[in-house]
Amino acid sequence: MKKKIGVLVMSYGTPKSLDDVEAYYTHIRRGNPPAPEQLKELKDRYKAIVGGVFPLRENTDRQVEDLQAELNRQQPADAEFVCYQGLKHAYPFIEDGVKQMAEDGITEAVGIVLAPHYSTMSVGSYIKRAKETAEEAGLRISFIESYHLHPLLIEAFAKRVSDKLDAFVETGAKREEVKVLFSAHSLPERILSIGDPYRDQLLETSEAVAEKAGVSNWQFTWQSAGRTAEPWLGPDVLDTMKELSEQDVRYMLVSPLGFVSDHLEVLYDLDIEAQQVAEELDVRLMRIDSLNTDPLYMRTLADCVLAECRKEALVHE
Ligand code: FEC
Repeated sequence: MKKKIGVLVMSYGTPKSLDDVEAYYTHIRRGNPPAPEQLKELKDRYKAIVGGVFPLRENTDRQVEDLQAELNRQQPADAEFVCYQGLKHAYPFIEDGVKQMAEDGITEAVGIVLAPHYSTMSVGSYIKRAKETAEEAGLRISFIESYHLHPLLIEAFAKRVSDKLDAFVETGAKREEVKVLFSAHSLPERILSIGDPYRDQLLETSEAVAEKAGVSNWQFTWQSAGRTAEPWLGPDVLDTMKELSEQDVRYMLVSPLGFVSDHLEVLYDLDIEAQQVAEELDVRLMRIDSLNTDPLYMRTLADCVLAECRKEALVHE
C-alpha cells in the first residue's frame, strides 16, 4: 500500500457570507470586535468587488485541488499526497487542518503557505500555529518558509507582466513608457528592526521578474496598509501613483507579487480604489492577472513540497 503524506496548504481565508464578516474581522483583530463603522466599511468593500462574493475561498479550493493532482501526477511510486486546507482567519482554521490529518491517520506531513514571501507576521505566524497543533497531535511536519525566487514562479509573473505590456502597446503606448509598479501587502515598519526578510525577498522577486520580462522602468511600492496608529511600510501605491503622475508618467502597470489569488486586496484596493485615483490623475492603469491556478504556480508549489519531502526522507528520489 502506498504511504500517505499530508500536505497542509495554508492560506489567509475569507468569510463565507456577509454575515460572517464580523467574526472574520474580529479574528483578524485578535478577538477585538470592530466598531460598527469599521464593520460597515469592510462589508461595503466586499459588496463592491466582482459580484459581491468572496472569490478567495473558491480560488484557494481550486489551488489546493490542483496542487494535490499535480503532486500525485509527479509523485514517486511509493507515496500518495493528500492536501488539507488550513486557513489563518476562517474555517477550516490551520488547527482544524492539522487535526483532520491526524484523525485521518496521517503521521508525516509538509506545510506550505499560498504566499511566496516570508515574514514573521505572515508565514511565520501560520507555521507557528501549525507546529503547535502538530506537536499536540503527535504529527511530524516540516515547512517550506518561502519560494519567492522559484524559477517557475518568476516565469509566471514575468509572462503576466509581458502580456499586459503588450496590451498597453496595443492601445498606443510605448513599452518603455509604462512604469511597472511591483507591489505587496504592507506590514508595520517595526518588522524591519527585527531583521525580517519580507522586504528584501519582495525586492529580490521584483528584480528577478523585471529581468525575466526585460523591464527596466519599474519600482516597488506597498499596498493595503492596515488602518492602525503605528507606521506601516511605505510608500503606498496610491501615493506612488500621485508622485509619478506629477513627473508626467501616464501609463502604469501594477503588478502585485505578494499575492497569488484574486481577492479583496487586489479586486478592491487595486481594481477599484487605485483605478479611481488613476482616473482622477488622468493616468492609464492596468493590473497583471492573478496567478490563481496557473499551472506554473501549481508546479512551483509541487516542486517545493517534493523537495521538502526528499529533504525529510519522506520519499525517495
Ligand atoms: O479576500 C479576502 O477576503 C481576504 C483578502 C486578504 C488577504 C490578506 C493578506 C495579507 N494580509 C496581511 C497582513 C495584514 C495585517 C493586518 C491585516 C488586516 C486585514 C483586514 C482584511 C484583510 N487583511 Fe490582511 N489580507 C486580506 C484582508 N492584514 C479584510 C482587516 C481590515 C483592513 O485592515 O483592511 C492588520 C491586522 C491587525 O490589526 O493587526 C498585518 C499580509 C497578507 C499577505 C500574506 C498572506 O496572504 O498571508 C502580510 C489576501
